[in-house]
Amino acid sequence: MAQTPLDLDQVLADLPQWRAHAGDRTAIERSLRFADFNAAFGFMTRVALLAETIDHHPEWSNVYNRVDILLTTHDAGGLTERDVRMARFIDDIASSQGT
Ligand code: H2B
Repeated sequence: MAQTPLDLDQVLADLPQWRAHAGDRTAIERSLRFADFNAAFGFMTRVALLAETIDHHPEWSNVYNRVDILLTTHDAGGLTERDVRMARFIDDIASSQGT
């Protein structure tokens, strides 16, 4: 379901650990580093479960203990409340894992 796009700068103002995507899409990014692969994959599993629940999926990659995440709403062609919700969830889990 399409949603009203949000302003990139306003979204970033509330999410200090995220940065603007440098490419041609309106998106936010965060890179995380964990203790090891097990911690990184555990984090990804938790995020994946929420992603399915709210039908909103990150674009991400993982190499050993590193996870690079990009959030945007494809259906809206920009950022929406779903991205903000996902970013906050990611921040909460990451801080509880000590990153
Ligand atoms: N994830 C993201 N990040 N953006 C979307 O627009 C999106 C999604 N749309 N997950 C959902 C799935 C849509 O394709 C399905 C059909 O509901």
